[in-house]
Amino acid sequence: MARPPSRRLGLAPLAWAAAMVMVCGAARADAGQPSPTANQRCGVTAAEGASKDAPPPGMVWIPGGRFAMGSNSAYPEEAPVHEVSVHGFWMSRCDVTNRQFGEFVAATGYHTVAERDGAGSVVFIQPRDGSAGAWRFVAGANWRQPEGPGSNLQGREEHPVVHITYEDASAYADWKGEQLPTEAQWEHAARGGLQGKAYAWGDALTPKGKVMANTWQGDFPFQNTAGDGYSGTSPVASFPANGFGLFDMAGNVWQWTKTWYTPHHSSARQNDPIGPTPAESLDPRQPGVQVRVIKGGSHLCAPTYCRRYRPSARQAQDPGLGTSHLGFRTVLNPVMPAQAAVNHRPG
Ligand SMILES: [Ca+2]
Repeated sequence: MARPPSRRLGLAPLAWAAAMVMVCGAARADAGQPSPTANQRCGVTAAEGASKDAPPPGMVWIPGGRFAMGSNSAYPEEAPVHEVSVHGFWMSRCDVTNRQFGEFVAATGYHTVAERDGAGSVVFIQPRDGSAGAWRFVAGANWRQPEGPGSNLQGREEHPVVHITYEDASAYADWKGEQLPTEAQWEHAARGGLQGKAYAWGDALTPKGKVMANTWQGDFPFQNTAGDGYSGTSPVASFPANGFGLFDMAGNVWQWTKTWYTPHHSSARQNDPIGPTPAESLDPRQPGVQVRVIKGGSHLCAPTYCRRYRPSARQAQDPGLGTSHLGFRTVLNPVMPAQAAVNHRPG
């Protein structure tokens, strides 16, 4: 296993189309037992930042390695399985929370895309009585008001921030002196050192009955039994970490990657792939829109509807559009993925 670098290197100063946004959800603290806060679980407030040899606060070293990316037995866009290698990098243990994003906003005065010009964002609204339209563009919905005017973040400070566009996520990463992950980095990290497993923890969704992620239980979208303890987003690090110590790499909220989307992988062996060029980006369901890859699935993913809480799962997302189940996390690259884009046509 490669040793993590002793210090940060390579620091850069760092349509509404809701219908196109496909939807795809504990180990909650034992009653009566003091439990670590989300900050402690994520390493943000731990003392580990005191040494130059320690990881950046809140981050964990993801060792470089070679892995089989994609799946030939799931959704077509996950194929073909192909061999990929990545250098080691740091990755935040947890999704960026509302509290952390608030610190960024307080320091910079940043306004998210959804907040500008009185705009809004896409909100999942559970239909009642068989009515359609689970997704709606809600004026005034943004990270501060996740369900729109009248909603707020009270009690959700440690939930992942949502209604974040790619531009918003990039601005936060720049402020931190960090980056957004490539799809290959994200998938390698999500696999947690396992090879060819369906989930970030193995091949069973609920091993020995243990709930491993915040997904959807019930008949989506009409019935949400919240059998995992959460009907919506959950505080970060509420479910077990994967083999690399990363939380919420399945379910809870989707996460941005910097990789442009095409509805298939290249079959070529690749080293630190950055993916297609913007011009190659294509999603047949969103013609004319250059789209990026999001990973991880969300609390809206149900086994009966959208099994995208798997490392190989992927989805196209308009970079200018946030939703109520889309967030992000950051990485820190000792070696920047800079390989020239490869031709992603099947071959
Ligand atoms: Ca749930």
